[in-house]
Amino acid sequence: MPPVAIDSIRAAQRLDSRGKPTVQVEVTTSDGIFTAIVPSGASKGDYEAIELRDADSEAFGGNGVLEAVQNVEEVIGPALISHRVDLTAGLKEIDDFMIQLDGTPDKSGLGANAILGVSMACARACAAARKVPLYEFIAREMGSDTRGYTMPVPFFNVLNGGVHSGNAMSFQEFMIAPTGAKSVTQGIQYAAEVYQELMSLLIEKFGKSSIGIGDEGGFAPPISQPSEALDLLMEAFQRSGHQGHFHIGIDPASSEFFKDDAYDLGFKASTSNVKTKGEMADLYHELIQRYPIALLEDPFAQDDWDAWVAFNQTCQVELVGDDLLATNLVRINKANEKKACNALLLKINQIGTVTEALAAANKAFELGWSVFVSHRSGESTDPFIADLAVGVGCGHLKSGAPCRGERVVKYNRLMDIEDSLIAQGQQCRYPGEHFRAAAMAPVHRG
Ligand code: 2PG
Ligand code: MG
Repeated sequence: MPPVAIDSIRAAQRLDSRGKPTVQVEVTTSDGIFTAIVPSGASKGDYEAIELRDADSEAFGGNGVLEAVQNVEEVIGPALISHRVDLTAGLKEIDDFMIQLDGTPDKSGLGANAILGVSMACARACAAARKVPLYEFIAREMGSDTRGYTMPVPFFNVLNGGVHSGNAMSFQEFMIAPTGAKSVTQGIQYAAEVYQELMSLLIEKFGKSSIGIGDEGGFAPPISQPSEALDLLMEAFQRSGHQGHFHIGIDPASSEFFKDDAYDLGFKASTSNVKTKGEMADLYHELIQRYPIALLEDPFAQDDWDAWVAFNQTCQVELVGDDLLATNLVRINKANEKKACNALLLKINQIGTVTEALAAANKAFELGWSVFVSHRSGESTDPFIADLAVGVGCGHLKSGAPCRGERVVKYNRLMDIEDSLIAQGQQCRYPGEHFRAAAMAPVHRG
């Protein structure tokens, strides 16, 4: 394979789905121009890599990213070009080079938003240099067998709360997963049908003003109790004819309402509703018993290790660490030693390079955990994570509701990948209710 060099790297300040600035990167090679746009979270964990914000209160309320853009154009770009990397050799050398250039453990030197934009755009340029689709390039970087693929079961966040919406609901995400579908395409259809039914149900119960949506495209009706949200979902499944086709995932994002060693479920309401860790655990157990819940993410706060460890001993469902792990090997190893959870939420911007995110996924698999690929609440129309989920072969992904361009672009990309794998006669498996075991399936893990 003839070597392919980077000809130029450009960056620009563009908007994300919340209307806040973010970094766009364009890498040019002899194969073309490869673009990436960096996402950004609202319920950020304390252990995430640092995104640079300009702190210039005159522009975008201090949220500008011009310094990160400048770091791409004036520091990272020229250094990478003069380092003369060969894109056919893969992404690791590029990402390692940027980590060294940054020189800090949390990427606060050049900014995780600057570094990740280059990493994502270079991943696309590397895939093109090797003449393979992005998901296949990622599978190869993972060291996986590329003779067949496991598609992800999509988890759609259809009821938004927490810091993603203006209602009084403390739990951030109520996700529906079409585990009873036969393919991604059918699963997306089922979810879109439930979503429309949920909208009609909300209009009937709360009036038209209740169908405004939150950051991730889910509705944010005037409810505050988790059981109210779950009852609405059960009714929407039934009314849309999809009873039995779905499991449910919940992300309370509880670091956001953890205070004084307890959890305030009333943190968005006029009165507080403080629960002890034990009461929170009881609440989760009760919900798991009453509803078809298959996944719980961040039920406890990022440093509330004792609560995680105790809950993991009796938890019957997938227990996913998001803020807890921050896609970071040090945190993953710590959680493994303590036996705090059994799944990794994979967010590339928490760690700041694609290569480190893939290493985190491989580590999780090695530990016998599952991996759940995730978007951020501040997104763009870049579908990168759809390819990431297929390439990692982790069996499930979350990208918000089946609504809003920056969310559906990922689901649409998954359907494109599924169509093209089928057209090529490649093995393409939809794991359904076995989404946790998908990553360990021999077809993909080789
Ligand atoms: C989460 C995410 C994505 P944010 O908590 O899992 O859904 O939210 O990007 O705001 O951290
Ligand atoms: Mg989360």
